[in-house]
Amino acid sequence: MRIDIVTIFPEYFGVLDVSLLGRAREDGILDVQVHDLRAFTHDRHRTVDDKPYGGGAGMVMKPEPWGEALDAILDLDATAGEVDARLPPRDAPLVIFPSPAGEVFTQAMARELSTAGHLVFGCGRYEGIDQRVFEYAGSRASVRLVSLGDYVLNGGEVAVMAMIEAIGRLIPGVIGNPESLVEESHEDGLLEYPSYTKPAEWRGYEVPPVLMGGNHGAIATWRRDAQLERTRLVRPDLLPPE
Ligand code: JCH
Repeated sequence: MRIDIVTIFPEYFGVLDVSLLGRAREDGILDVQVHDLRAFTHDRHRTVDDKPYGGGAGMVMKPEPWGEALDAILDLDATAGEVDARLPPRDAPLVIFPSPAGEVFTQAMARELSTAGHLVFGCGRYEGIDQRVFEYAGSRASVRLVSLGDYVLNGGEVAVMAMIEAIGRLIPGVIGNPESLVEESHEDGLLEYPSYTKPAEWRGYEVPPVLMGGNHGAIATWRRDAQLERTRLVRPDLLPPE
């Protein structure tokens, strides 16, 4: 999978080199490129923002640098298929803008996006990006506005980091044990069961005896019950209606 990120804080994404995803990048499974939006400005001050039309607090990101950045990234994509006519055409790129006004990011969306060939993430700052950028991007690619949740961040960078981590670990070869992916929280619509390791007793707290008894049927039942009880208490919205 190819991932392009456009941001005014490219250094934010340095951690991708050392995290879980660093290995996948070295192994050639993931190709992540970070682009500095200011590289697509032409004025002395490398301006990316301006006052909002109609007035109001804060600043809005200017469309011109975004247009040039998207052109540079998407033009490369258009020529990739022509390099070797025997190869199937590349997957259409998907451009994702984190936004408090977007559809909410879920595990189901992460799974869907993990099958994409090319994702482009546009990180806004200030009060957001001139609306026409989304319309232009939509004329050249599929576009989705995506929210990490119902709270306001200062920009798209942290949301993109979270999305790349959730998507990246679903790509075969990025995580060691594929079973740990289906078993864990949200893949089956329930919260995960509690986990324990040695020692069997720690500071007076004990491991539930059923987990140390070796009865795998009893363990599976205990874990399922624990999942259901936790979900009922903390996230009843996740349970199917009666
Ligand atoms: C963003 C902002 C609109 C502040 C600028 C770009 C995403 N789930 C989620 N929360 N917040 C974001 C997000 C994504 C991109 C940008 N900001 C700051 C944007 C505002 O209007 C109320 C206020 C926030």
